[in-house]
Amino acid sequence: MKQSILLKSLFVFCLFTVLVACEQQKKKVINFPTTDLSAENLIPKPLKITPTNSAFGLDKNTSIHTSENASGFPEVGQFLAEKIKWQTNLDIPVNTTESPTLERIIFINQSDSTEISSKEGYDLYITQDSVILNAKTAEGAFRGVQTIRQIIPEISNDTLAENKMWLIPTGKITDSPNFEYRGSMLDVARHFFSVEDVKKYIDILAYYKINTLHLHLTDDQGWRIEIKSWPKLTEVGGRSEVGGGEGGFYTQEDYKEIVAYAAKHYITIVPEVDMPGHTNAASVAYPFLNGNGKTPKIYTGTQVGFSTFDTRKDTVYAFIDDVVREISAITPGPYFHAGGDESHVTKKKDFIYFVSKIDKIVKKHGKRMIGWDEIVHADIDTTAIAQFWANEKNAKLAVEKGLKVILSPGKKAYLDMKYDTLSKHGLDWAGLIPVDTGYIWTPERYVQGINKEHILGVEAPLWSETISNIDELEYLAFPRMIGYSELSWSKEENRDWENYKIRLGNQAPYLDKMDVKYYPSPLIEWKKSKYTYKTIDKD
Ligand code: TNX
Repeated sequence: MKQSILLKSLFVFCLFTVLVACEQQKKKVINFPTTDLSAENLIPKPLKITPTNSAFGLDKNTSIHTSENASGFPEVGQFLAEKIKWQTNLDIPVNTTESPTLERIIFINQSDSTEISSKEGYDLYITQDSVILNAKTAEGAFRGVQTIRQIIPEISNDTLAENKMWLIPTGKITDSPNFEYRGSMLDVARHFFSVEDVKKYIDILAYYKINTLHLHLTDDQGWRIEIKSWPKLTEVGGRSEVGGGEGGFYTQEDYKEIVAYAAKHYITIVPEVDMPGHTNAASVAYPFLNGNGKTPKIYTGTQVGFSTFDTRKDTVYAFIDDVVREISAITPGPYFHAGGDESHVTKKKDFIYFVSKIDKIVKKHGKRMIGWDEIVHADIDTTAIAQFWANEKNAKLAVEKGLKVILSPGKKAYLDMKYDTLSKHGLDWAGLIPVDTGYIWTPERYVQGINKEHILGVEAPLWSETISNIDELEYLAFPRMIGYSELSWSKEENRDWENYKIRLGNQAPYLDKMDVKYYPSPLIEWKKSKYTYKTIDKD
C-alpha cells in the first residue's frame, strides 16, 4: 500500500515536472518581447514597413526553402545560408528534405504578384513561424535577402550558436528601388587594386543594395585591362601608377572573375576606357595613337588634360574597335563607358567627331554608351547616357537632347574628396564632403530642370590619386558610400539625416566584422562592436 502511494506520488511529481518543462518550453516560443520592425537599422530604408510587434526565432531548427524551379532562387537561398553562418555561426540547411526537427522556415518564393512593382522589388512577411520573401526575380530576392541579413540582431561569432536564438521582429516590408542605377566607381588606373580588393568592395556594396560597379580601367598613369590584340597596352602601359609604384593589370580571366563575382551579387560591372583624353598610358604602349609623332613618357603625376588620341586617324578607330569588341565580349552588362572627360588638348570639333564615332562603335558591339557629361556636345544617340560630374549646363543639354543622366556631382558624391581638413587622404577641388554633406541633398532636385524621369540613377566615384591600398580605399568610401545607397534606393520621403545617422552608427558591428577601415566620423555615434575582427586603427 505504502509502496503504491510512493509510486503514485512519484508519478504525480514526474507529470508535474514534465508539465512545467512543457510550459517553459511553450513560453520560450510564445513569450517573445515586443519588437518594432520599423525601428530596425535598415540601410537603405525600405519603402514601407508595417510592424506586428512579435518575433521570429532564428535558431538551429530553422531551415531555408526556395522556389526550386525559378532560376537563381536556390542560389540566393544558399547565399543567405552562408551569410547567416558568417553572422551567427548557425548552420541552416537549404531546400533540405530530411529534417524532422525543423520548426521554422524562411521561404524565398518566386511570385508574380502585382504588389511587387519592379524586378528588384520584394516583399517580406515575417511571422512567429515563418519568414516569407516574395520576389518576381532572383535579383529582387537577392535584395530582399540583404534586408533579412540586416534585421538579424547582432553580429557575433558565437561558438554557442547551437543553443541560441536570434529574435527577428515580425511584420511586413514592401520594398523597391527609387532609381534603377545605383552605383559606385573605382579608379583602378591611378593606383591599381587587386581582384581580391574589388571583391571585398563588392561584398559591402551588395549588403547595401548597390547594383552597379563602374571600373575606371584606363588613364594617363596606367592601362589595367588585357587586350589580346594589343598586348603592349598592359605589358608596357600597365606597369606604372601614380607615385611611381609598379601598377598592375587584370588579365581577361581576372576581369571575368570580377564580373562573375559581381553577377553573383547582382551587381553589373561597367567597364570604362577613358578617351580621347586621359590616354597617355595607351600612347606610351602604342605611340601612333597620339598623332603628335612623339613617344610620350610614362606619367606618374596627378595632372589631367594633357593627353589625347589622334581623332583623325583610321588606325586609331581600328584600335578602339578592337578594344571595345574584346571588353564587350566579356562584359555581360548593357553598358560601355567611353570616358570623354577633360580632353583639354583635343580641339572641340575633333572631340565632337571622335565621340560621335565612338558612340557608333560601342553600339556596334551591342552596348549602350555612357560618357562623362562633356560627351553631350557630340552627335550621339539618345540611348547614350551622360554622367553629370561638374557642368550643369552639360547635364541640362543632355536632358534636352533626350539622354538619361547619371548623377555624380563632385560637390556631393565624390568619394575622393576629403571629409574635413584633417582627412588622411583625398583631394578637395570640389570641396570638403563630411558625412552629412554627402547625404543631405536631393538627387531628384539637384539640377534645376532635371527631374526624376530624366535620372537613371546615382553613382559615387572613388578616384584613386591619393589612395593606394584597400585600407585607404575603405577610409574614403566608408561610411559615405552607405549614404549614397540610401539616396539612390530610398524614396525622398523616407530619407532623413537625423534618422539615418542613428542607423549608420549601428552599422559599426557589420563594418568591424568585415574588417572595413572606415573613417569613424565624429558626426556619428558609432555603436560599440562586441566583435572586432582585427585591431582597428581609427585615428
Ligand atoms: C576629375 S571626374 C576627373 C578625374 C580625377 C578627379 C579627381 C572626372 C570625369 N575627371 O580625372 O581623378 O577629378 O577628383
